[in-house]
Amino acid sequence: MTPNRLRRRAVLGLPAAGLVGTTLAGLGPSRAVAGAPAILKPLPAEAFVDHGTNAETRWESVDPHCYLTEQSQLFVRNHTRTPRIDPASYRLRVFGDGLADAAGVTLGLAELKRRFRTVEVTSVHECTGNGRSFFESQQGTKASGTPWTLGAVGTVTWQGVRLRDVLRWAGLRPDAVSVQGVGLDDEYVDKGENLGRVRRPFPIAKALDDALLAWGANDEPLLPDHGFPLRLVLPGWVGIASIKWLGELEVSTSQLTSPWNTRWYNIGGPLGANPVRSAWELPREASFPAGRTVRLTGRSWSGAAPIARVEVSTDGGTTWATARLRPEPGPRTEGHGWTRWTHTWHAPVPGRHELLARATDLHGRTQPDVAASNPNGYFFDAVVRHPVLVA
Ligand SMILES: Nc1nc2c(c(=O)[nH]1)N[C@H]1C(S)=C(S)[C@@H](COP(=O)(O)O)O[C@H]1N2
Ligand SMILES: [Mo]
Repeated sequence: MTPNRLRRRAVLGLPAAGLVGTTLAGLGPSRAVAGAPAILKPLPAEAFVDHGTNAETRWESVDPHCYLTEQSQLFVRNHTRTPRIDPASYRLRVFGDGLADAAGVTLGLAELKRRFRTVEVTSVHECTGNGRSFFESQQGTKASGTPWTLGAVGTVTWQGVRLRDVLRWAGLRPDAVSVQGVGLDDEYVDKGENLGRVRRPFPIAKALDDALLAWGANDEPLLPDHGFPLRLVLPGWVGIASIKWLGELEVSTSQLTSPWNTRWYNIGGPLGANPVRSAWELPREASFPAGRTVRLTGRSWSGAAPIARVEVSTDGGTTWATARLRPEPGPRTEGHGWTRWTHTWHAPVPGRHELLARATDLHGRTQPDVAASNPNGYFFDAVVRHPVLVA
């Protein structure tokens, strides 16, 4: 590194006096912010829990026969609201002292598609606050943030180009260490403080590994809510890493930071890969007729590796059985998604029961009985106790 190199920084996040007009305070669960809805796609009540600017998928609405999550079913996590972006005038700016020419380059969508090889990557797409409500309901320690149950997750096959191909073409320097994506959505105001545009840096190693600039999800153009026309996808990583409506990429020879890797999404260091989690494809308090055998279904996933094993209990954790993992369709793409599983519950007796599922991934990471608590409620990876009624 050159000690005297000129540090270029994006002029972002500087609070503009008097512009802090639209805080979310007092709007409660309303999706209307200054007239415009925060989420544009329909959120039918049978498929989504509406959390205001965020919405989670109901597990009971997940079709056991469908492996991928259609965008119409995918959870949405918006810091402000979904912007409408004209694809014709859209440009991505790539710049920073990590490029041979720090002024960088700009690319339109058509040029991006023409210039670089299209790849497909299947990945678990998940908000790292997924499961947050269980810190309070299961462990008695309330965490601040959207009270997700387990529906802030999906599995998507993304179409796009490798970030590494774009960075190399843009003149990546060998001493670049950090890349930061910046969204084109409104600046984020938290309790009166303007934090600027949603942005988060990540190490160059992830950029050179499997990071993607994606314009498609499951062979369809991205929906506006999911980042149209272009988003970052950092497979397996905390959802915040996958910046939607990507307007800028800064490449730097020094560590970049933003509130989204220091103040948030940080537990003793910036968070990377998501942990292991499992969900039953059932509503809470689902009911079953007594004495009849039921075929239960669910899914498990990990940000780091495919799932190796799932154990289930139908008696609150007293006895355990091995769930039958479905042989998922062979990988048509790179990456990995979740694993579906089934368990046959023989003639349950009347009463209240708790269903538990505990997965282990191929790296040997598993789900603990208690998740490590942290103020913002990230990484709830403990085995969730799912109450059901047999009558
Ligand atoms: N520009 C921008 N990118 C963003 C966000 C955002 O609010 N603005 N939210 C992040 C978070 S916290 C998550 S979990 C994912 C959610 O992606 P989705 O809404 O497409 O499911 O997007 C990430 N990227
Ligand atoms: Mo998130």
